Amino acid sequence: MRRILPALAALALALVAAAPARALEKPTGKVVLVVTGAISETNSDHGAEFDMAMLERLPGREAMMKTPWTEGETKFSGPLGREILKAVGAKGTTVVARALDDYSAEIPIEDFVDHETILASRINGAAISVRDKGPLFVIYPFDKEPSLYNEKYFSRSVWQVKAIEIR
Ligand SMILES: Nc1nc2c(c(=O)[nH]1)N[C@H]1C(S)=C(S)[C@@H](COP(=O)(O)O)O[C@H]1N2
Ligand SMILES: [Mo]
Repeated sequence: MRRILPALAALALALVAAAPARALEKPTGKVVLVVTGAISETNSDHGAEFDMAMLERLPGREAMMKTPWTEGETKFSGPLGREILKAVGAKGTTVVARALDDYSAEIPIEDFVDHETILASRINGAAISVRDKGPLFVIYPFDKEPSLYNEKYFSRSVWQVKAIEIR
């Protein structure tokens, strides 16, 4: 027993350490985002599916800013990209964001890790209709980092996002 108990304790600790912080729950509402590719957490055969409530429970950011797509100071809010990456256990270098109109952009993972880039789910507090470039819109922290306000980042500001592939 004296030898077995510490061994069991070590095993239990190893199991706890290996387990993800919290298993990815299953969506109960309409799926608005599917994450595939180099991820360790999935909740369906398609990869990691999210409904809006799951996304909005992740740590997020809300900020007032000017963008090329809106008029005047506008409030954007939604989950931080890095929190989505964390939730799916992303292991890669690139986030490929695909939109409903089949536009896609390759976003270096640093853009989500080093910057407070969000997948905006609300504009001025209201859900974003597809007509208004929703349901999800990659929004860089243009308010905090004016140096991002240029074509390089505009082209990565994918609207109508429906899927993300981690490469
Ligand atoms: N869904 C979607 N997002 C997109 C695009 C697109 O065609 N579809 N164009 C991208 C590019 S290349 C740029 S420069 C900006 C352009 O925004 P604008 O057409 O309003 O100038 O949005 C980006 N996001
Ligand atoms: Mo562009």
